[in-house]
Amino acid sequence: MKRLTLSLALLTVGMMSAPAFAQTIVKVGHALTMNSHTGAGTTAFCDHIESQTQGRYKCQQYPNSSLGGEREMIEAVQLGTLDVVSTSTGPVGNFVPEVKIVDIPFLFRDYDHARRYLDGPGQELLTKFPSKGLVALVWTENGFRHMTNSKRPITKPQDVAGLKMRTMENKVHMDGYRAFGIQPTPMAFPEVFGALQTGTVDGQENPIPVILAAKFSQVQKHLSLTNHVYSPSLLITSPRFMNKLSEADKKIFYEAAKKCAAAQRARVNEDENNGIAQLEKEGVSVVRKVDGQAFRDALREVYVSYSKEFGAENIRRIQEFK
Ligand code: EAX
Repeated sequence: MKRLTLSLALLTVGMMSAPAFAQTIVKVGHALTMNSHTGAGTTAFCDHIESQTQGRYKCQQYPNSSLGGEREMIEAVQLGTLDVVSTSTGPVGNFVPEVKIVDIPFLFRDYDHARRYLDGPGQELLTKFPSKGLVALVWTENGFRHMTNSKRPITKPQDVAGLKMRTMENKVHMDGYRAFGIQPTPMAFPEVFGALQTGTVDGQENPIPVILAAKFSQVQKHLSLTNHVYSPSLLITSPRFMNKLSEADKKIFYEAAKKCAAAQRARVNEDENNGIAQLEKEGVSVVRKVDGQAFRDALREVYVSYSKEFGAENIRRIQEFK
């Protein structure tokens, strides 16, 4: 009798937790911790989908690069072994070349410029994805990138001369950084902490939210607020995944993507406001006054080659967007 009661109880619990309908798992991968701007974004995305579909869709999140680097996660989305990736544009230009234009250093003036451009004319770039086996749901955000290193404070290009710095696997960045005088060393994000720790590279560059989330304060002495490039992010899935959704569910996924961008940008704002003081508390010495003009001037020649690749008019149109 006791056993019967127990199995009845288990049965009831089982019935309560198992949904009465088929539940589709949505696998979502990203590079950082759950407690980061990226985690805030994917969580807002997942919450919206789960609540609006009454649990017909359920997310499984794979944070902390547990499925590999961003390039590998994008490949997994193309292959269909991962459903959604939240990724910086770092490796995206290797899949969708047109996107590389937004990775040009000193292209955007400030957050307002970048966000309004991407939400406006920048929507056109999202149409380039489906022919590459990808669907870009929304522009999210990584933030303005700053340099950190273990050697010296950086205020001007002369200070970075010869520094070995990890960069993303992004040719537009690498060309620009070489013009600054840096020795760029491309590397997938999961390897960066170790490379900084062992001294394989002297430094790296990333936005404040990433520097915080990845705990680079443990392995870097100096942070310079160089703001040398805006780093957009994207929430990416595949045509294969989208085509399985009903029209109504597609709408829910696009709404969820908007929630993702809003939550992610809100967390970037928060990290920008509080993160620098936090990093100082963790022992990082911060250079706030950087000779931005000298860094811009160092790019004069490489801007000629950017203009050849992307069209001077197209670059100007972004820079002058009000
Ligand atoms: O998306 O690779 C990078 O430096 C990125 O900024 C990081 O993975 C966050």
